[in-house]
Amino acid sequence: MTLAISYNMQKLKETAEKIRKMELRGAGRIAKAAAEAIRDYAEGLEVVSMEEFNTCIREASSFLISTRPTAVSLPNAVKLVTKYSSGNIEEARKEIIGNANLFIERADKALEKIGKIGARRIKDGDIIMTHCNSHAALSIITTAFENGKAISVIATESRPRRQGLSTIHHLNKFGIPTTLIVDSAVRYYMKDVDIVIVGADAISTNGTLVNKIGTSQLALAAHEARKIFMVAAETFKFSPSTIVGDLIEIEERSSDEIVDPLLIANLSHLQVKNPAFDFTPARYIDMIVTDVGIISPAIAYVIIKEHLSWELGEI
Ligand code: RI2
Repeated sequence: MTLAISYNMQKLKETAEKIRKMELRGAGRIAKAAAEAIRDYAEGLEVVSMEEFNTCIREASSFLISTRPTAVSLPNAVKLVTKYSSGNIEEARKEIIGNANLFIERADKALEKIGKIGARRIKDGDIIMTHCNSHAALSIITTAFENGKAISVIATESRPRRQGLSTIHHLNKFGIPTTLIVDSAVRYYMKDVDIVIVGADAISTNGTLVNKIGTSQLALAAHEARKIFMVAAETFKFSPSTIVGDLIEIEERSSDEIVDPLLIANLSHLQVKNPAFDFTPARYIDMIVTDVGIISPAIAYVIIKEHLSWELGEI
């Protein structure tokens, strides 16, 4: 391995580490960060043969993808960016750089579009409940507010990483009246809510949503109280490999995120579990707001087929 390769690999590893530690988080943001990392890696890659180029790109891709297993935006971004057809190193490099820039530009535009499309479904005076910290869901909420709708938000704390605190700071910057609640107060407050809006880490071909742990409780409570449950998701959050029956893996994070290891050091009969995500079945989802329009979860397959430039034979 040449010096140039290892220097570039070092930069890529730093991004991967930030994703793993959740310094860089949110399914959309990690996808963009991975696209950037692959682009920069390819840009500085000094190799002598096409074979070497292919191997380096393949290894770098697998390395990034392995950082967080659930958010499908990550492998989708890496696969879209590393789709090159040329057998010439310089041309292939250009293709990767172009793909990455296009992906990043589209991801930014997608958030804007989701905001505009979703905001039309928000009514003046609506009370919105949200969970965790989704930039896609927040785009809808802040766009509705900027369009003059007098909305307010109930935001969950989202244990154990407390991403709800990022949400309340963001909403406060816009001047949106917000109430922070603990996750276990979701059902208690659902009667006051008009609409629930959450983001997505992955959506399977049958419309099942994978999102921050606790999302399915919001969905159940909304269903019971007959409130609208809306998901905000860019098209690259849909999972192509679920078409052939692959299951989306739920990331298990360290128990240290929940409880100080010293406090439980002597509890030999205890185990602590920390799944980062859960599944919400399609039947609890009223609509998915994507950058190409609002869909019912029942037609998730169409998004995968038409908008992820995936050939079925490739899966
Ligand atoms: P955006 C987050 O995961 C949350 O589960 C959030 O709902 C989802 O990503 C989508 O976020 P984490 O990275 O892409 O906090 O809409 O584990 O920002």
